[in-house]
Amino acid sequence: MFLEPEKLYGLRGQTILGINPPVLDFAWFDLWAKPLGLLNVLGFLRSRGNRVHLLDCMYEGRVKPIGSGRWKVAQERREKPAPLRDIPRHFHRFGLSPVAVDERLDQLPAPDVILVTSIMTYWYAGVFETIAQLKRRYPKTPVILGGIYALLCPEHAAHSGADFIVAGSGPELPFTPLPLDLYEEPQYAVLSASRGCPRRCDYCASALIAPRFQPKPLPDIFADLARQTAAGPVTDVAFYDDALLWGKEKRFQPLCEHLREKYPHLRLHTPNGLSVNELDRPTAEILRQTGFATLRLSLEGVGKTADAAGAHKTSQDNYLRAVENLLAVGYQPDDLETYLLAGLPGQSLEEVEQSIAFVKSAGARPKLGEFSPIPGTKLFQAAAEAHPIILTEPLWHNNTAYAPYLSRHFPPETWRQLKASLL
Ligand code: B12
Repeated sequence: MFLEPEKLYGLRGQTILGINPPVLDFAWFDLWAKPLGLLNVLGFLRSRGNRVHLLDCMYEGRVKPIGSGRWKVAQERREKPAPLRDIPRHFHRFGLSPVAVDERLDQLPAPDVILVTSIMTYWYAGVFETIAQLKRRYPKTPVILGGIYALLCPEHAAHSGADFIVAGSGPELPFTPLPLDLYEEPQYAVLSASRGCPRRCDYCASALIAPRFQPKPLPDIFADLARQTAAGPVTDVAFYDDALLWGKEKRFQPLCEHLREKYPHLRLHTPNGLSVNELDRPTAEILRQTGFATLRLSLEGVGKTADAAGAHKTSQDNYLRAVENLLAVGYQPDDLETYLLAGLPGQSLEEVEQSIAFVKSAGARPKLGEFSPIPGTKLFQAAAEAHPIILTEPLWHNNTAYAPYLSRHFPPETWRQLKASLL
């Protein structure tokens, strides 16, 4: 059932189909979301002499461009899964419909091995549905499940219907550029200049996914960029790093020089949040000159609960200075969305309100994330003591579901008011 990644990585001469399943959720938005982990594995397997194909059910389900290379995807209303049935919001399947998945599979050669990826733990329903569909169609072909859900919830994933599960972070794969050419007309590239994170925040699972913080060698990043941008009409690049600015003089600055010289036309984005401590004036200028268009900033909050959960990653002064520097070089408040967490264990309403007011007064835009427990993290253990259902039902890890409807950290009306106060 559980497969050592070495076995998979040893494959040669096979026809391999990689699948990024549709997402079943209340909402889904393309914030430059690509299945990076799966693409890494496919790129590696192709370099070892396998024929690889990709069915990305999110990309293939694209219906309308929404700017910066991103797409709105098809969606169909779905019954809510039983545990979430009392949540007063609609539920959808995003991406290709089951019929459309079959039609796409008709166009691909029959695979020897199928690799299914998984991203958010609470998206497992789309993974299970897709595996069932694949098993009906290719009953004898081994289906291997990997990715973040499989890694964080291996026992649950054992019921996915997959023949094998790769549940560890696995050995470091030798460098291969991301095979963006597996997409028909990719308009954005995704880059990670490092794996893992040097910080250990109480709510975050990054260290479980990649135990060590490992910057990638600059020549590898340059080669990755060259290959990805040659794969199609790429106009935008999103960085997935947890700590893009770490050691910025040695790494980020040379990377930006390279970007300015070779790719002055690209728009760059940091959807995963930048460390505000590193945003001094010269760095703000570099970001602006290099073409970083949308920046997300990592703050989490200004009170003591958010500060402790975020491993005391910054201070109010540092945040104010960072925003001041970014505004001074020409960024607009709308370019500077700042991540805040609401509903952390023990966090008061005042603390959340103060955080929102603080970000606004600094001249940036607050972006509120409802706290949700992620398996293996410190805060998951605390949450599981109060709500043991999260140990067996990953649907409750959904940030839309957990704090508003399971822990009921604030009453629903308060959540609505908080959201309204962001504007
Ligand atoms: C980039 C990122 C995002 C992007 C988009 C990601 C996407 N593709 O959809 C954005 C910024 C939009 C995002 C948003 C959010 N994210 Co996020 N995100 C990440 C981040 C930083 C990287 C994810 C990634 O692609 N990693 C790359 C990995 C998978 O690649 P890799 O290591 O090379 O992968 C290995 C294995 O996984 C394996 N593999 C992968 N697939 C397969 C398949 C097979 C068959 C095999 C064998 C192997 C395999 O291959 C690799 C080689 O070893 C992670 C943290 C992290 N450091 O990973 C959080 C993370 C996934 N996000 C998380 C969270 C909480 C969120 C938000 C809920 C935050 C919020 N409150 O708003 C939102 C939800 C968004 C939504 N509803 O769509 C959590 C997970 C939550 C959960 N319950 O699962 C994580 C783990 C961070 C954390 N806080 O702990 N996120």
